[in-house]
Order: sequence, then C-alpha cells, then structure tokens
Amino acid sequence: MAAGLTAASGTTTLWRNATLAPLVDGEPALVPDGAILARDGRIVYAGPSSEAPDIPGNATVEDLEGRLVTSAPIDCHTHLVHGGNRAREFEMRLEGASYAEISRAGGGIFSTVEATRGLSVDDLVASALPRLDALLAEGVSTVEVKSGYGLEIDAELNMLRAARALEKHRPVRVRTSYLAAHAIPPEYRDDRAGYIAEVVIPGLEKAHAEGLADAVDGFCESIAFSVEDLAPVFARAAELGLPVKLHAEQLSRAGGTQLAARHGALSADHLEYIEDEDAAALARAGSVAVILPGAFYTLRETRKPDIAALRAHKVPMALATDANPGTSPLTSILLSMNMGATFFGMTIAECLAGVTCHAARALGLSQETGTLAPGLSADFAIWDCETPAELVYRIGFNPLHARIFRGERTLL
Ligand code: DI6
Ligand code: FE
Repeated sequence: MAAGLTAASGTTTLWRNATLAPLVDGEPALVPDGAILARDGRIVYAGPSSEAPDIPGNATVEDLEGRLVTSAPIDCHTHLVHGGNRAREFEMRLEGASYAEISRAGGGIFSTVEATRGLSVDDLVASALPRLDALLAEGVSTVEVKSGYGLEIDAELNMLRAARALEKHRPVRVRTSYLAAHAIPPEYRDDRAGYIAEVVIPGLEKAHAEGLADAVDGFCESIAFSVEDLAPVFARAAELGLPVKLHAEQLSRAGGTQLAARHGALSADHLEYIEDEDAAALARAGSVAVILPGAFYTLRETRKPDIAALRAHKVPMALATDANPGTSPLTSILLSMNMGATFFGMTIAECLAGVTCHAARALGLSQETGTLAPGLSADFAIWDCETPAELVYRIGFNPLHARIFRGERTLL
C-alpha cells in the first residue's frame, strides 16, 4: 500500500483482489489485482492495489477473488411507470393484424394511456416495481423514468410522483423526464396546438414547481409532434432551467435530432434515421446519442442507426432498454448491450461505456456516477466474469455476483 494517503475516518470499505474495468478514453483498461476504497458511499480510490492508500483499522475488507468489477449499469431511457400491458396487441400482430387494425381495436399507445389514467400513485409504483427489480437484478444503479401515458396534467404528474417514489421502495437513483409531448390524446385529436398550450406547457410548469421533472422529453415524429410543435415546449423548458432530451429520427427523418442539438440537449434517442449531418450536429452540441435496440427489435425495423457516423464524429453513444409496454417491453440492460453489438456492430467498449459513463452523461450525472473514479458515488457491479466481453456476448444470462450502490451491498 502506498503510505501517506490515508482515508480519513468514516464508514470505509476496501474491495480488493478485483479485476477492474475502468474506461479510459472509452476503452476498458483492465486492472488485474485492483482495489476500490470507498468512504461514506463515495469512491476514494480505484486502481491497482499496490497504489491504494492506507486504510483505517476499522475498515471493512472484501476479497473479490479476481472477479470483474465495472461501474454499475445505468438505464438512461425507460417508460417503466405505466398501467396495463400490451400482450394482446403482440398476439394480434402475430395473427397478422396491422397497426391500423390494432389501433382501431383500441390497441397502441392509447390503450396504455387508458390503463394509466385510472391508477393512483401507489398503483403506478406497485405496477413498476417488478420491472424495476428486473433491472436492479442486473446491477443497475440508476434509471431514468419518463411520464407520457397520462396526456392530461394530473395523470402526467402522478406518473412523475410515482417515478420519484421508486427511490423510497428500492435502493436506486431515479431521474425523471416529463414526456407529455408523447402523443395527442383523443380529446385533442383535432387541436394539436391546443394540447401543447393547454396541457403540455402548463403541466411542465406544475411539474417544475413541484420538483418532479429533471428533464423534458418529446416524441418528434410524423405520427406524433413536429419540430414546430415542440419548439415552444423546449423554449419553456429553457426558461425554467430544465435540460431537454428527445425521441428523434426513430421512424423517419423529421428534424428532431437537429432540434435537440440546437437546444444543447442532454441526448437524442433512437436515431435510426439520422444522416451524417445529424451526427455532426450532436457532436457540436455535446449531446449523447442514446441507442435503443429493443424498439428496433420489437418493431422489426430494418433501418439501423448510423453508428459509423456517430463514431466518426466522436458522439458519445449510450445504450438503454426503452422499457415500455408497446415498442420495447425489454427490462434487461445486459440484453440491450448484446443487441447493440449484434444488431448495430457496437464494440464491447462502446457497449460498456454505453450503459455506464455515456448513460450517466445522458442524464447529466457524469459528476455523480457512471465511472470508477474518486469522488463519484460508489456504484459498481461485481460479476462472475473475467472480461467485459462476457457481459455482452451472452443472451439471457445474468452473471451478476453483487450490486454495490452508494457503497452498500444491496440484496437486489
Ligand atoms: N417511441 C416509441 O417507440 C414509444 N414511444 C416513443 O416515443 C412507443 C410507446 C408505446 O407504444 O407505448
Ligand atoms: Fe422511449
């Protein structure tokens, strides 16, 4: 141990004999015989055991027997809070029904809106917990949760209240995104501008006043909202000091990525239909490209996000589940990595960065979590693996040995 650098008193734990996989400039730099020292839930040191500071006599010492340790995964794009499910819609598609037939039969996003509007905050929490537990079982420390199935002010706020309440029920960090601009509710079918002016923006102001929203999101798509529809929403977010993110270029090229970049968005998400100039715009804006292979898979999409362009412009790429009942009923961050590699050709390093440091950046949390670095929260995952490649290549297998959240080993 290097002398001199002694961690001060407090609850101190040393995890030793680990194979650390810190990301240095986006590349995993495996550190055999590594150590992590944490005090009161914050990382004091992460690196070779030989260079670790001395530890106080009352420290707890854990021997990890050479296991792989990564920063805890982060799911930076989910719709975890909602009522009902869309299994029947899935079955109808297998029977050959078109989206139009499903919609006419009451399926689609509006069936989830109907199932959500009637639920209390407690009901919404109870409905979301099993989905959250699936993520925590894979070591996830932090999840982003959107509203967007209320489409009226009280129901949208209840979704955000339920998202916030998840932190009271589980050892997890939750960041919320206000997504009333997700779809046009039936009562505003012929009055898009009225929905924006009478529901989306007043609801945003109430959410902000109650401290319910960490960011503002929208669905920029021909079947949802145009750049023109969303401009006043993003302008109001800016006035309120809230960052923005956007579902963009998922099903067509509607200009969402350029809108997100113009607003210095935390992220633009989906991106199947981006062009090189969109990647360049995200790079200039410092925005994260959030890649969502679960929706690509569920929709049997054929157009892939231009990973090569994002790579060439050095746009940080994140990976997330997009856990939602319709287009991505996926609650596995590990499978999201496998899909990112298998469908889109993302490298092991890109997949690992995609669910750790880049996911943290997509939530504005780079100074809090997502990297094994001093000062950050001691959020890390201990795996029964030797290399990060083992985390990405397996399908439907969870090699998590232990989840450490804010320096504490958790049961989930
Ligand atoms: N893009 C999607 O794929 C989901 N929302 C969005 O903005 C669809 C959500 C649903 O089908 O329930
Ligand atoms: Fe989404």
